[in-house]
Amino acid sequence: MGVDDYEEILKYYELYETVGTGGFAKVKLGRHLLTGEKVAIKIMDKLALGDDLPRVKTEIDAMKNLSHQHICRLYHVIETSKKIFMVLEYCPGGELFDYIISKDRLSEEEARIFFRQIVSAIAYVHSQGYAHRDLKPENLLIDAEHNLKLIDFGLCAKPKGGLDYQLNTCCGSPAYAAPELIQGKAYIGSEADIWSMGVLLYALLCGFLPFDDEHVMALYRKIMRGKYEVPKWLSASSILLLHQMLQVDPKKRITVKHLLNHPWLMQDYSYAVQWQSKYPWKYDQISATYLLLQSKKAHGKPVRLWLPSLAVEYTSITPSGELKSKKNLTYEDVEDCREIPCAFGSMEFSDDALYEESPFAGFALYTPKTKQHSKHQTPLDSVEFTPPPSPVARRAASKKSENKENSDLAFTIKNEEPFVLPAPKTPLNKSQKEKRMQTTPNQALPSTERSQCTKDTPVKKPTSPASTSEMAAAVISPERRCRSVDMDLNQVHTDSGQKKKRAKMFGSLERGLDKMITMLTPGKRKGSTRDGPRKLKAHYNVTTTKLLNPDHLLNEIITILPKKHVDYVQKGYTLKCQTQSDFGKVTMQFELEVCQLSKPEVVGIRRQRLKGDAWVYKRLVEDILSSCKM
Ligand code: 6BB
Repeated sequence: MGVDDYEEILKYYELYETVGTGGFAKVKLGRHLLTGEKVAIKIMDKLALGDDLPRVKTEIDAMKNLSHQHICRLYHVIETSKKIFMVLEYCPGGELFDYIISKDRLSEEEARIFFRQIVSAIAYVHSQGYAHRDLKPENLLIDAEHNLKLIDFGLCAKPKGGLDYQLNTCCGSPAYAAPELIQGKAYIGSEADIWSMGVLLYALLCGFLPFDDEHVMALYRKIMRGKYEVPKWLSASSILLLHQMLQVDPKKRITVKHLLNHPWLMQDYSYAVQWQSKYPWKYDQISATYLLLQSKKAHGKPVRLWLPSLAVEYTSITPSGELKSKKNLTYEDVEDCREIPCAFGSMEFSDDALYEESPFAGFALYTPKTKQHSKHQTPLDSVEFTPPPSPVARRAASKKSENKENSDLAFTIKNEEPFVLPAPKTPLNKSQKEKRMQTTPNQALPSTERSQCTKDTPVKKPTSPASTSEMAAAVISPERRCRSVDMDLNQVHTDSGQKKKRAKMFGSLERGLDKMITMLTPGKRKGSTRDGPRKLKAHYNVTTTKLLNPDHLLNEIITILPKKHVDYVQKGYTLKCQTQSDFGKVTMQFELEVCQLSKPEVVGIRRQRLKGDAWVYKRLVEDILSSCKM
C-alpha cells in the first residue's frame, strides 16, 4: 500500500493501535489534530473489499443520515485511490459483549438501563426508514459515559417504499437471525430487528445465547422451533418480555412502538423510552460558523476561520458558543497563542519540547505539556478551541494556502505579519534535535511495535536530517505518527509461523537491528519485560488472580496456549494470540496481557478480542484461564 493513502488521513489525525480487525476492515484509535479529540478510525482496503464495497457505501450513507445519542457518530470520510477511512466516535468502554461476559450476566436493573438505550436507538433507526439487520452485543459499544452506541450499519436496509416493504437478503449473524430470515422468506426488516433484540436481551440477562449450536443447520432448527431454556433467575416480567420478542411468527412479535412503554422497560422509570434524537440542530454561534463555512466551501471559497485583529486580541469560543475576545495581549498571551489553532504561523520553536509522554488506551502517545498560567491570565484549558496535540497541526495550518480544495477546515489568521511567534527560550542545537528525533515519540513503544508500522502503514527509516528544513520534514513525517501495534506474523510461535518466518527473514533481521538500537538508546520501554507488567486499573476486561508474581502467570499461560492450539507472539507481558482453521485462515485474534493491579496488589490478565466470533472467543479464553493455576 502506498504512502499517499495514509498521508491523507495523517493530515488530520494521529493514528494509534488497532482495536479490531474484521474481514475487510480494521479499526484503529486516533486523535483529531485540530481539537485533540480521540476518535476511532475504520480503515478499509478497496481492493480487499471486492464485492463488499457496496456494503461500505451502505454504511456511510446510513451513518450520514442517522444522528442519535445511541448511534456511533461518523465524523469524517476520507477516500483515497486504495483506501476508505471512516472517522468515528470514540467508545473507550469497548463492546457490550465483553462487558456482559466479564460479569457472567447482568442484573435485571443494569440490563434495563442498557436495553432502554438499545430500544431508543432502534426506534429511531426504524423511524428513519432503516432496519439494522445485524444487532448483537458486539455491535454495541460503551462510550466514556457508559452509554451505548450502535455501530456497523454495513448490513442495514432502507426499503424504497418504507420499512413495511419486504426484504429478501439473508444477512447478519446466524445466532441472532430471525426464523423468517434464515428460511429465506421475504421479511420485514423491523420485525427481524425485534427478534435480534430478543436474543440480545436474553444474552444480557443470561450471559449465554437462547439458540446455540456449533453446527449452523442444527442452530437454524433450534431458531425455527423457537424453544429456549428459561433460567431460574429470570423474573416473571423478563420471561414475558422475552416471550413477546422471540415469537417465531413475526406477526405475533411485539413491535418497537409497544416496547417504548412496556411494563418491563418502565419498571423504576416514570417515563417511556425517549427515542427522538437529542442531537437537534442548534441555532447558535457554533452552528452558524459551521453552516457559513460549509456554504463558503460550497461556493469554492477557501474554508477559513476569520479572526479579526488577531495581533491585538485573540478570540475564542466558550463552551456555550459565545465568542470571547482578549484584548491587549502581553508577551505571555502571545506565548499562549502558540497553543491555539489560529496561531500556527511558525515552525521556529521546537515541536518536541511541547510534548511529553502520556498513557493512551494502554499505549504511549504524546500530549502537550500543560502550561502554567499566572492568575490574571485566561487558562487556555477553559477555552473551547484547545491546543491540538501535535506539531502536524501547526504545519497543516501553516500550509493553509497549499491546501485549498482539500481542506475541510483550515485555520488561518487575517494579519499574520505582526504575529511572529517567539523562538524557544533555549533553542536546541542540531545534535540535540537529532537526539530528540531518535528518542521521541516513537520510542515509548516496544521496538517490535514501532517497526510494525510496516504492514499497512509505510515506514521510512529515521535518518539523521542534515539541515533544519529536513529536520522539520522529519518531525512531521507520517511514520512518526503511526504507532501501530499490529500483530507481526513473522514471530508467531507456530509451525505455519515458522514457514512465514523464513520467508520474511530479512524483515526480521531489520527488526532485530531496530530492537538493538532501542536497547542501546536510553528511554522508557513500555511493555518490556525488564520494566515489569503494566499497572492497570480493575476493568471488566481484566480478570484478577490470587497470584503475586507476574512472570509465573505469564509462563503458565505460555505453556497452556499451544495445548489449546493457540499461536502467539509475545511482546513484553502481552501475548498476541490467534487461532487458525485447518486451511490456515486466521479465525480469531485476541490479546492476553499480564498486568499489575493495585488494591489488592495482585496480578491480573487483560483480554481483548480483535477478531472472530465473540462467543467462540469467550469459551476459548475461559478454557485457557481455567487451565491456568491462578
Ligand atoms: C470504536 C468503533 C467505532 O470498533 C473489535 C471491534 C469506537 C472502537 C474503541 C474501542 C476500544 C477502546 C477505545 C475505543 C465504530 N465502529 C467500530 C468500532 C470496533 C472494534 C471494537 C472493539 N472490538 N471506539 N472504539 F473499541
